[in-house]
Amino acid sequence: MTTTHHARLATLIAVPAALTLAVAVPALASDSDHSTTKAQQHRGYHVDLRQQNNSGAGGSAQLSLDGRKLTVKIYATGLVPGQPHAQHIHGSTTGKDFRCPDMTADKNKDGIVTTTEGLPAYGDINISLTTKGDTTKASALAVDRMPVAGKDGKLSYSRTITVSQAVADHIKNLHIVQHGIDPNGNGTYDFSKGKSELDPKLPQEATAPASCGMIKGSTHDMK
Ligand SMILES: [Cu+2]
Repeated sequence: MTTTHHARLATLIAVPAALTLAVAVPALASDSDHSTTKAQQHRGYHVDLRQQNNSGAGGSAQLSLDGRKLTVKIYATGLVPGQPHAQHIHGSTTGKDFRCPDMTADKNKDGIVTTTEGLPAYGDINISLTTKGDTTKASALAVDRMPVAGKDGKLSYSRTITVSQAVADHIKNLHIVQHGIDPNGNGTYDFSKGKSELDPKLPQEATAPASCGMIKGSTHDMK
């Protein structure tokens, strides 16, 4: 950013001089080279969010990466209305091929692929997509800082976070998981499916995956 700022200042200073000295062409050429470099650094990705656990949830997400600044935009539908939905970027940056699980991940055959049952498929939590504050794994179940679905079950989320270089380099290996389901359809998280294996104070319904989406690579400029 500092480099950009300086380059722009240099161009602004160069232009008045160029008008009198007729060396405007080199100054403009250098500016256009700079724009090309910036476009290459800015990478955008699309994610289709597909339901997990027959939740009926879905949607899409856009990720755009500018250096180590990652902007995550999520548009989800079919979530449990009025309830917080924990959401994370799962997977690893070490090249292991994680993917969204199917119902075969339901080891104890209770009809729910819990977060723990899904972990071998989608990998550990890499980033917690909170609305504010910490975004590390430590905030995975910070439900007071997770987005809340509207009365229509829709949720939109946008946040720019600074990620590690490893995440920036391996963003295509990661994926988005939203949590929180309502299998008995009573409009709230309850203990009908027992306690969450992640935090016994939370119902299983609050932490089981609702949707998952893999990051599709594309190199087009988002600007
Ligand atoms: Cu998660």
